[in-house]
Formats: sequence, C-alpha cells, structure tokens
Amino acid sequence: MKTQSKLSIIGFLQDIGASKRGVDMGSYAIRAEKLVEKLKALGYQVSDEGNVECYSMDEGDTLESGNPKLRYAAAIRRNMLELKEQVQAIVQQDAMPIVLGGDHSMAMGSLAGLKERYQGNLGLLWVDAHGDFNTPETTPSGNVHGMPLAAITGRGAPELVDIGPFPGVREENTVLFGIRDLDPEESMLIRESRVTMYTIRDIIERGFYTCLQEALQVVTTGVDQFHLSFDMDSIDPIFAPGTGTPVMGGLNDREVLYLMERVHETGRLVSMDLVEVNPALDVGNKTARLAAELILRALGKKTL
Ligand code: HAR
Ligand code: MN
Ligand code: MN
Repeated sequence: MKTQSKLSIIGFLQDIGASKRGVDMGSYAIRAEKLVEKLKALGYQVSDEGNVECYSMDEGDTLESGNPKLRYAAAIRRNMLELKEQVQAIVQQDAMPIVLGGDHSMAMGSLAGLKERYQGNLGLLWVDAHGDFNTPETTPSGNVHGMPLAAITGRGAPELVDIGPFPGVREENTVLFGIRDLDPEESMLIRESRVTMYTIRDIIERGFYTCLQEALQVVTTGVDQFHLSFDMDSIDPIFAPGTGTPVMGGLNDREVLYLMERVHETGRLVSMDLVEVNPALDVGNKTARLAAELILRALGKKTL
C-alpha cells in the first residue's frame, strides 16, 4: 500500500485524559500554521473534516469516573467512539486520517477506527517521552493519557480495551521510540511485552540512526502498513515547550524532522496522530509550528 493521495484532517478537542487544561486547543494552533494549504501545495487532495467535539474539563466533576485510578473513563470512552467512527469513514474512502490532538488517549480512538480496514496487518510507531503503558493498577496519576498503548495491546481497564478491541495492531510490529520517563511497574509491563522499545539511553549508546533504522524495520516487517502516533513531548522542551508533561533530555528538532522524512520514505504510512500540543503552555506558537512541519515532512515535503 503506498501513501494515499487523499488526506483528511480531524481536530480532537480533548483534555480530560491529561491533567492540565489547554491541550484541547492543540489542533487550532497547528491549523494556524497553514497546515491544510501547505499539504495541498504538496499535491494532496486535503479535506478538513473539522473537529470531534469532546466531553471536556469544562463539564467538570460531573464527568469524573469516581475512580481516581481511571479518571474520566466513561467520558473518554464516548469521545473515543466518536473518533473511531470518523476515522472508519475516512479510511473506507481510501484517505489517510491525520488526527490533531488533544491528549494522547486519542490514539485509542484512531486505532479502533483503523481496525476493520487493516486488521492484523498494521504496525505501530509510537514516538513519546513516555511509555503510555500504565494500567489502573500501575498508574501514579490516574490520567488516561498514560494508558493508551497498554489498552491498544489489550491490557488494563476493560472500558478502554473495549474501545477497539484492538486485534488490528500486532505487538511484534509495535515500537516505542524516544522513551525517557517510565513508571516502575509500567517499565516492567513493557519489558514483559513483545513491544520493541528504543529509549534515549539506547539512542545515545547505539546511535539515533541505527535505532531509527531498526524501528522502521520492526513496524514494516511482515505487515504492509503502519500507523504513527507522535507525542510532541518526545521532543526536548527546548524545541517543544508547549506540552503538558515535558521531560528534559529529549530528541532534538533535526532528529524528529529526519525521523518524519524517513517515515515518508517507507511509503507505508497510512494514518497519523499528532498529540499533546498545548498552546496555553507554548512560547509563541513554536511547538505547533514544529508539529505542522513534522506532518509535512511525514507527507513528503522536500527541503533539498
Ligand atoms: N507516566 C505518567 C502517568 O501515567 C505520565 C504520563 C504522561 N503522558 C503523556 N503521554 N503525556 O505520553 O501518569
Ligand atoms: Mn503519549
Ligand atoms: Mn508523552
């Protein structure tokens, strides 16, 4: 399957998976960088599908699940089912969904929407500072944006796992990249799984290029296509300050731009999330500007 000629942009206005306000506005800040126009200039047929209206923290305590280890679970589940339907409709028309977040729990809705179309034949590249592999048993915060990859691989709360269910994603074709902040039990869960992880330590010791080569192999070997779930906090806060849970010592701007160029060159990318842009924490629109440029590189923008 080669990269599609049709792209569909969705804004996902959700903050309740995170603990800070503002991330629900991320899609507006990315669009403000003329994303749609620039994608059209690359030769794509682009349709902006507007936003998935979400239950948000504005609605306050009425949405709290009552379980401090699984905050807002019911409302998040409903938001995900909305997104799932939209993504399903997009891939049925052979377009590529590009979903702009929003907190990272969003990925559960995206991947659920890809299931029918790509069942059992989908790799997953998850670029993040965090593992997003907590369960209600292991989470220190109760925030669901620390749990989506666990749910996608069938672990944790049934009300999240059920959003898929997610047999479409193969664990042996799943990669975590850029990781530098895991909770102790979360770390054990990842290491017991068949997910391949490239931490910042690995990247320092073995080199960025080698780790990226391997990561792209893992997400494309034995499957025809892959989904990219890109969390802006994978990037060092110097380059991407506008995010809710920044972690020092991250990937730099040229590394992630290069990563996206290589993603494009695989010819196997069929769907993308760009998450955790928080304009309320940004400096100017720096983080959103980088996010937009990353999307353009993943879609083939050339600079040389
Ligand atoms: N591991 C921590 C927790 O579960 C922090 C998670 C922060 N998550 C994100 N997504 N920003 O990657 O609470
Ligand atoms: Mn994340
Ligand atoms: Mn993260």
